[in-house]
Amino acid sequence: MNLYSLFIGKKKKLALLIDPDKTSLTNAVTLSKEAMEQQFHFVFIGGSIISESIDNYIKTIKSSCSLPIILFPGSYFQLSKFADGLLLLSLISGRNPEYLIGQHVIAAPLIKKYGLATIPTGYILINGGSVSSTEYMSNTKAIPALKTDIIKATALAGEMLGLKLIYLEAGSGAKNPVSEQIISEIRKTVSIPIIVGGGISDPKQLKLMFNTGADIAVIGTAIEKDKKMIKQFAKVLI
Ligand code: 1GP
Repeated sequence: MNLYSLFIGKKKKLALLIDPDKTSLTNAVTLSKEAMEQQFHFVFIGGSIISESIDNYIKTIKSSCSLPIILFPGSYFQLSKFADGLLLLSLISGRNPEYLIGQHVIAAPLIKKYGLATIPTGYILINGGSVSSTEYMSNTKAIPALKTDIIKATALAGEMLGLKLIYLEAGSGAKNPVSEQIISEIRKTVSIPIIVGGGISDPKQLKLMFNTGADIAVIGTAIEKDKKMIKQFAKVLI
């Protein structure tokens, strides 16, 4: 499978994000199965802190869900050979070398050994109304949401460096998701696919995000709170 081919194209795509430390395995199986039935495109697995090996977790999800399982790691200790691929995140909004290259160096030999497909992803953290786990754990600053010029220049630099996706992140459970204005500006700035995540809780808002230029949306918290939202979000794809 060419992993990147799943992320490109005109069709809008939805990813269910599961944090193994916040979601029991039983729930993860139910949610991922429902996401598959509702024609989501991916299951992302990751979190700020994961206190157990995720091998068994992923294997069990895969036994009842045929969607690609993509690692979305909070750190490069969160690897599993049972995943279908990995977003190799470079936190380009920050200035902490550990999340720009340090963790990658540590993880690279293991990623190669596992034969994991990777997509180099420019991860841009935008202030979502409060200090997010990502901001705190990565020891970086989120870009202020009104500084569109900085967000645009950051995304452009990421594309020029050869990154293949831009992930606009407001932080898990963000009060303010990434605005349509930012999405539309970034859409005009780069030609690579744009992923948006953090605080998406309303299908209407999701539709606007897609209409203004997001290609892929990632939803975790809203579905953790109420699994019926899977169906509501999926309706936006129709
Ligand atoms: C967080 O973008 C993801 O990294 C998803 O955020 O949990 O707020 O949906 P939510």
